[in-house]
Amino acid sequence: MSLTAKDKEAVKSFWAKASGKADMIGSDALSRMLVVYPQTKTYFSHWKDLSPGSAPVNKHGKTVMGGVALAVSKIDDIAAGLLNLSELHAFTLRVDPANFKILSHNILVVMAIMFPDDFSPEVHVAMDKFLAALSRALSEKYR
Ligand code: HNI
Repeated sequence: MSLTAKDKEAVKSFWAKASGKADMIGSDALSRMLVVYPQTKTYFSHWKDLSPGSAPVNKHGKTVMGGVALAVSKIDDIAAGLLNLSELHAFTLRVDPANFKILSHNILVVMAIMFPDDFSPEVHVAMDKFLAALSRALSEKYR
């Protein structure tokens, strides 16, 4: 299920608006992931505070959304654009790729809540496909 030219346009125009609140999206999506899928907390056990909206959660939410911004800018070849991040998650962090789907879902939930007017069915499908492509790209180095 690759992104069509129309999907890519929908992602770019939605991101042009949403990126202004990227820090909030990242913090809220990460907070929700850690609460609703507590098994994801194992990767962040070195943080002092994993509660919603804590300083490390906010900081890492911002970092993750930097990765999303990078993927938007490399939308025509996300796998190549995210090669370094894929290596980091596979070899160094050893994050189970199943977790990419979980975080993607939480990002979608937060975008839908924060941008109810812009999050049309077309944007929803396009963002879902984009985040799936991002997750695939991050999983690239696991094979
Ligand atoms: Ni992820 C670090 C991007 C999903 C666990 N992650 C990063 C960094 C970026 C990033 C950027 C910082 C890299 C660096 O230091 O050079 N991560 C992304 C993106 C997604 C994602 C774009 C998917 C949308 N990461 C996940 C998931 C988990 C995860 C689903 C685990 C549940 N990531 C980590 C951990 C670190 C990390 C752990 C290191 C954080 C730290 O504080 O040590």
